[in-house]
Amino acid sequence: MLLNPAGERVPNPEYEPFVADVTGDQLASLYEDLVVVRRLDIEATALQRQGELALWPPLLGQEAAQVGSARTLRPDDFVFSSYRENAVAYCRGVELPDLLRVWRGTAQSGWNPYEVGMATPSIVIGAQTLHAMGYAVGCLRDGVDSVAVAYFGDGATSEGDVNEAMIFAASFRAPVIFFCQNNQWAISEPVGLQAQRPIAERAPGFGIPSIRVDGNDVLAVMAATRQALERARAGEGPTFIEAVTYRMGPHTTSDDPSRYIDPLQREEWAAKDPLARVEAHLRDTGVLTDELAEAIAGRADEIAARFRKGCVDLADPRPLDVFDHVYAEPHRGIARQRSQYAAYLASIGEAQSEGEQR
Ligand SMILES: Cc1ncc(C[n+]2csc(CCOP(=O)(O)OP(=O)(O)O)c2C)c(N)n1
Repeated sequence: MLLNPAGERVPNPEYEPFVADVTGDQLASLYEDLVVVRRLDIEATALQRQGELALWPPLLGQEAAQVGSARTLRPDDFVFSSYRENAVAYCRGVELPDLLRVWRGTAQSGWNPYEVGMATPSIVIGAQTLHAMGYAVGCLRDGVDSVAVAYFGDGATSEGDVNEAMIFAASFRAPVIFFCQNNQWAISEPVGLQAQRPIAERAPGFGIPSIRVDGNDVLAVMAATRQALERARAGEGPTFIEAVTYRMGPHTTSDDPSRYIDPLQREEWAAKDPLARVEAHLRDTGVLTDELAEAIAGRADEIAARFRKGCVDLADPRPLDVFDHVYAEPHRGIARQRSQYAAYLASIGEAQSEGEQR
């Protein structure tokens, strides 16, 4: 920990050097990111409640874990995430409407991974860790010092894929960071049910050094990620980071956490809010004035308004679009399915409008 819940700097000789260069203004800029991503998350949740999105997986409470790690990456590093890393995607430069395409059901993938250095999210729990490991081995073969970062939850560590990815990563000394956001819940399963010991303790058994960090402390997350990046770039292989945080909202907008979460536990974690401690620190050190706080809130509102407009302006797909981009090259099986579906549409009188659109 570098910043405690009251916003005080805590001495930490091991991690201090990794963030010694972060000035008050830079911390204020990180704070702005935290405010903006929370604002976007709340806006997306509202959009879902208003019927504009089919589903949304909120990240409320996990802002520091995502922003602190993502802001330390280079553009040529590559992120492989699950569905909840919308703040990471924002930091990678994903366009606002692209964050919503899949959740509005207008596209099967939101963005071009190569433009932002981030693969489209994996809904299949843990699968992305194998993709990250493979990419990292590719970096070794190419002789570049880029790093692959796999984001996943505590529940994902029970998946075979994650364990397989760690074995391969250790064997190849692959430049990959396994970034586990332990938000205490895998939908309604508490972390203690599947992890009798802290999750970070598993990685050394695979030959992977691990760090357990306060995931609600943006500076500590940054320090831990920088340490892992340094190791990876120096050819020392993978690192496992367990960012201990808390999911303050539902698993997705379809979930009702009041059925399984004790409100007292949520309250306990609310006192460790990742935004509040940075705010308190910046106030104490005189960096955050009322004026600056107001300007940041104004910018967050303005970005949220663009986010909302981008959402409702997304064009509806055409029925036959579902066959596009399945394969990079023409594919006979897909072409056959496409013509069969076109014939079906024609049989119910939709062919003409489909033809006109094409
Ligand atoms: C392979 C697979 N099994 C099951 C599911 C259903 N599922 C969706 S989310 C989830 C829990 C994931 O929990 P965790 O890894 O802790 O991530 P979090 O959602 O808390 O960020 C499960 C089991 C799935 N999507 N993929």
